[in-house]
Amino acid sequence: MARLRTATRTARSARALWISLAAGLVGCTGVEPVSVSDRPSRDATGDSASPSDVFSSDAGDGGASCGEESQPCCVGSVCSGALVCEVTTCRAQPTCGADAQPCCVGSSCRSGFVCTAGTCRPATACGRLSQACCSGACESGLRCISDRCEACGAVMQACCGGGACGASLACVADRCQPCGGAGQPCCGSACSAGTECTAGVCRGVDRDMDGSPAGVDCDDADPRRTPGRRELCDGVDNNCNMIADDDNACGLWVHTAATGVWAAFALDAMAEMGAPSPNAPTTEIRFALDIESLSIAYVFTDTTFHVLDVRTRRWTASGARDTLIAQLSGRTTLGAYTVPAGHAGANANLEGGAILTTTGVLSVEFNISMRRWTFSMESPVPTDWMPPANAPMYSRIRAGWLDLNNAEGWASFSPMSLCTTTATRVGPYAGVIAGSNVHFFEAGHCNRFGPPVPFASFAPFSRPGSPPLSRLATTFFNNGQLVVLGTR
Ligand SMILES: [Ca+2]
Ligand SMILES: [Ca+2]
Ligand SMILES: [Ca+2]
Repeated sequence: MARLRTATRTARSARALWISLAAGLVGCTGVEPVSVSDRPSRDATGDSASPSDVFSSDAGDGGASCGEESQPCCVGSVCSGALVCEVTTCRAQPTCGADAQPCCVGSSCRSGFVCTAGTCRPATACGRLSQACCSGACESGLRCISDRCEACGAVMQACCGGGACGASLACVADRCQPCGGAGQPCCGSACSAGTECTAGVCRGVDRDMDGSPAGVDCDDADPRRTPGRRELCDGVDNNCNMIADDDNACGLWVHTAATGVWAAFALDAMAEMGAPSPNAPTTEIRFALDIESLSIAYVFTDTTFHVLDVRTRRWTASGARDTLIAQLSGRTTLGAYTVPAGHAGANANLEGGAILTTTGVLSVEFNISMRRWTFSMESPVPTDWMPPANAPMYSRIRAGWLDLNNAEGWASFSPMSLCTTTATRVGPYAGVIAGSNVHFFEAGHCNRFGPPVPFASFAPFSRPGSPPLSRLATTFFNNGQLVVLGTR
């Protein structure tokens, strides 16, 4: 009996550990843990009792009905000594059930040991964080993953048993992820205010029906504004980057002399509609020659020409620059201006143009009825501009236009004051943009410049909606409208 009591004490001690551990396990299979109320109490000697002492239903008369060889296992699948609870019966098992031995039938081990991956291990060496699993089970808050007990249930951790996660988390692809916010998984079927669960994802209600839900859309009350949308020249921040008309959305500005109002447009209206015109310029614009009577303009890059219908702002034709005016070959251009057909008694079928190049001024004519350009003569770079008073430096000229009648108030002084002749009439006038100044030029009688005016101070560039100097590529004046074409 002494031997049995010693062995029972050992089993009792290990069993207490197992009971303590097993009470907290999740998904444990096999033996049922003993509840606290089932725990054996110590006897009067302080020694622990044998299973039959404690759990026998008739312990009072000294009989032993559980825990011994071939007897039913006591409560908690406990057997005496080295016996193993094989399903429900205590058996001597010399080749299984002890530490490091294979598990016995029914994944059973001796008391104080637990079957871990087919091998009996001390119960205290499994089930806790980073320990091996106890027969596939772990303490509460842990999950058995590849036979290791890992933390689970917190954000981005594996989901716990049954797909359980902490508050405001949802188990998605076996990971606990934040849920309920816009663009997040639904918490079950619940979503935060202003969003709704659609196909498992919380999506904001798309009030403006632009495909971008509230919470994602920067302005869910305006379908013109959506993240990722193409920026248009419309005064609105279309792509939701907080800047209206950035990314060179505008590239063509028209100032109407009669109203003093600017309007801005895309350089290629077709591109805004997703179908860029094959005739629109795609490289930097250098100069333009407009044909007043046809409401068109020939717009030139370093290598190409493009025909713009000024009224519709559509690009109608294009080609190689030097096939249009062969004398442009090898030239670097600064700007240009045109003289309307019939001006001062000239041929009504011929529009005159002057192209300012770094090596000379090319005079050209446009035959309106034949729609053809011809070269007429070349003049040297006008050295006499340097330095009559107020003249721009020729090499710094970047744009110009002619047709001014000053009714728009381009000049703040009387153009008559430029000429010392007794002429009762002066003009036309030209505008020349050189560097950051605008120079007003009397081009009909005395060919003199007015005082240069900083670009941003010169009407109409001082008016609201004007393009900034940094975007100005070239200009022309056509039928009462000053047109500015923008840089790329
Ligand atoms: Ca929307
Ligand atoms: Ca919107
Ligand atoms: Ca815009």
